[in-house]
Amino acid sequence: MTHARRSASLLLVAGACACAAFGGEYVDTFEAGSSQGGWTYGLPASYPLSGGNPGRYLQALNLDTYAPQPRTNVTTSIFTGNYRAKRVASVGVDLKTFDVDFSAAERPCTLILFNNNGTPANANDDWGVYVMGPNIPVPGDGWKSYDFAIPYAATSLPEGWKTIQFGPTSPTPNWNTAITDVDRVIFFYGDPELFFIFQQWDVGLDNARITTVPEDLDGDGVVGAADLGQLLGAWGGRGPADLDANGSVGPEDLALLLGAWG
Ligand SMILES: [Ca+2]
Ligand SMILES: [Ca+2]
Ligand SMILES: [Ca+2]
Ligand SMILES: [Ca+2]
Repeated sequence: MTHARRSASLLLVAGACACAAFGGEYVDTFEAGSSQGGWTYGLPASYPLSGGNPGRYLQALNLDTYAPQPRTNVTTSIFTGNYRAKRVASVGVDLKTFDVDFSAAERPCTLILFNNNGTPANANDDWGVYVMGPNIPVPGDGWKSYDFAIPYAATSLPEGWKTIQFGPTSPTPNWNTAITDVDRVIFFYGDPELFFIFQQWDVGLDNARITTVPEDLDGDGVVGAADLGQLLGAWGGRGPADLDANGSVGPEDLALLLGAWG
């Protein structure tokens, strides 16, 4: 619930401007009966009125697959783009497994940052980087929350992350390209290097979320003295230090930066 509360207050701040930039956390709650982030299990969209965490959620019934992989399926989503420029610090989701034929046990929930290699229509050269989290829920677990830290400032493959080539002509994955050009976000039910039998799944997803730290003005991964220096140097002007996007760098931006300190 802390996510929802924090999101609400930050969205109020963001609501003061019609700007593309957003600070803090964005949560796709599905309460409007749609997915603003473009999330899909690959089936026609279904958003039941209740049963989510809470309220509406993205539901997939009788999903016939070896591994459900809810993903962003639109070209431009708040969940995609240049994660380093956007200072994306984490990506998360809530998942529930209502029913499955055999077993959903012992499968990690894996975050894949997917790259289409500049050819969206050709899957043969796709690739990605990924990190595995706690196991996906089994029936009876209820809703489980997953949050993945994104080391946006890292310049090489961070510890715990791996690379994957999806096709015969996929290039050697490159962390800097991966983190600055996220074409799609995937939550994969399992280790993406393994194979599984096909099963029918009844699954749900709620509160797909992404957090950013725009207060990290120099992009070194922390909010600190260097960022404060940049903000003070831009005082009265415009630019990235105008964190609330009200047209000038001032006390309100200083407060935001100090609030994100550390
Ligand atoms: Ca919901
Ligand atoms: Ca491609
Ligand atoms: Ca910084
Ligand atoms: Ca401002």
